Amino acid sequence: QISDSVEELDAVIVGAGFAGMYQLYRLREAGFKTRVIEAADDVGGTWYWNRYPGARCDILTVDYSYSWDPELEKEWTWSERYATQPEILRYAQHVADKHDLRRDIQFQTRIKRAKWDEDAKRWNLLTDQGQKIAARFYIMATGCLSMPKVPDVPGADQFEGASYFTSGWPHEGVDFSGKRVAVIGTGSSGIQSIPLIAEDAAQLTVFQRTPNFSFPAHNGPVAEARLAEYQRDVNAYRQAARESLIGVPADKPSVSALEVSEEERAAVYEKVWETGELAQQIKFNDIQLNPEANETQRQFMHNKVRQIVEDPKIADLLCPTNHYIFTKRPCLDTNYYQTFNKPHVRLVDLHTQPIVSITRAGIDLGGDEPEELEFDAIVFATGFDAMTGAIVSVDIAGRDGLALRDAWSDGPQTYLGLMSAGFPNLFMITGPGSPSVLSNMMVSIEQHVEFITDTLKHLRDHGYDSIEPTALAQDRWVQHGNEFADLTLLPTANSWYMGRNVPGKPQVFLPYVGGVGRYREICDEIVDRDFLGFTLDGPEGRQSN
Ligand code: NA7
Repeated sequence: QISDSVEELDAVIVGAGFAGMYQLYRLREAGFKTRVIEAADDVGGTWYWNRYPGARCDILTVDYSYSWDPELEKEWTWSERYATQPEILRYAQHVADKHDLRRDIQFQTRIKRAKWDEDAKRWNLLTDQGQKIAARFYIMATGCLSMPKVPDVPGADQFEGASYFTSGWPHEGVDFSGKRVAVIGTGSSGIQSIPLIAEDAAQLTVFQRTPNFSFPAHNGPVAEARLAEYQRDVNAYRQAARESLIGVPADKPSVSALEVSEEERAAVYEKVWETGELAQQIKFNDIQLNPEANETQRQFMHNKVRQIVEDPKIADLLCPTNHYIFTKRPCLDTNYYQTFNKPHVRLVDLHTQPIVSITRAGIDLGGDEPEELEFDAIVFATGFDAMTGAIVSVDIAGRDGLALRDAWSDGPQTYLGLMSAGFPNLFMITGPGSPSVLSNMMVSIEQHVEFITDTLKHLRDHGYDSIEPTALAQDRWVQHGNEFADLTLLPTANSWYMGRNVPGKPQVFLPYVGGVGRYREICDEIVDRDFLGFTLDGPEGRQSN
């Protein structure tokens, strides 16, 4: 039932993950009347939903943590290099308790519709509870990998056994013991969960469309040397992350893979393989630019897989040959390749045996060797409608009723990945066109939250009531992002970075490839130059440059 009354707020934030929580903290501190709307019944976002076995961070958790609360930095200790989902969720809950965030979070609620009112300069929002809210600012902290992909496998709804999605795992867990289990998908979620599902299941069949590059995590206690470096000067450590390429302190590579001898190259690749850190894997400056350079590390990875996997045919299938290394999101694993040496684990290559249909009893395969397989459970680790899915899922109408979905029908149009022309006062945290998924999300989240908070304060202090990018600035930013991506090998892969995992989705490169340090400098310069590329409007005047 739709309510008659309208609640007035300064800002509404959607999502109580790490982005929404920090944004709430900052806006509240700055005196804005703010509410977070969250679909789940607690905080945590990604770490609330993705409870599948083996779910972990694959950036060292020392790096993947908030830097804005000095007390928290001192009082919280991670138990492992890569914390598990329950530990990261406990961290989010601890922050919510410590800063009493939940009093301004409305759980189990979704925004259904958002409509800009040009006369009142406000967003009129309608929740799925029938509640009406008018807010000057509408901030989407909805995450980049939060809208699960609808299974694009025929017959998915016919299966009479148990179906699970890694992206919405039952809170009570799942007992696979004695069960015949299918896992579809070999991205990060598949690669993390497969070894653990294999430990319990009677039989495990993995359906692979594209093999991925995966490095061993070598998980364990937090590395002493790294911890010492962090503790020696926390501020310097955090600053180095902010100025880096991907939001983790790392040396910038300056040498070409083709400039050094084969032995030197092999030694470098071996050393980084042993680090167990995704953020340290790129040691040559042309790996993501030059196919020949890339091939050297790709071959190294293939050799590693062939050393681990006993059956050479299975090893071949697990070696990615259709995309360059680092053009799809690489993975970090614990015993992934080793799992395929177990007699009860089978790998199905969907290129030679495509799925004809999911049936009531299992999965029918076609191709050269048709088969009818029976399962007790199917696990969908099939990924997300990344970066844009959660944003366009809300019915958003901007100036003159322009629907965001229509404005983005050929791909997202944003300035800095923060705002979109025609949608005043609508902000996105880690939106498409910002480094987001190519970075340590914590660093990107904090930078966006601080940018948005400072912008809102600027508007308030200078008597403006709306801000919006100019069409010109937005066009140039989109063009710059595409041109920058085209300098690299990244757009060549069938990746979710390119929207290629979702049938019918426009194929454009979604994140900004320039790195978090460079991106931050651009944002800072834009603010210094009086919000270059933005129009600020209010009763006392209008500024556009
Ligand atoms: P990903 O990385 O998008 O992986 C999804 C996997 O599912 C990937 O191997 C896909 O193959 C596969 N997939 C998707 N649809 C199908 C169909 N229809 N048939 C067969 N296989 C399919 O999602 P994750 O959840 O694993 O990881 C998301 C991010 O979370 C990750 O990158 C980290 O940032 C954390 P494809 O490669 O598209 O051929």
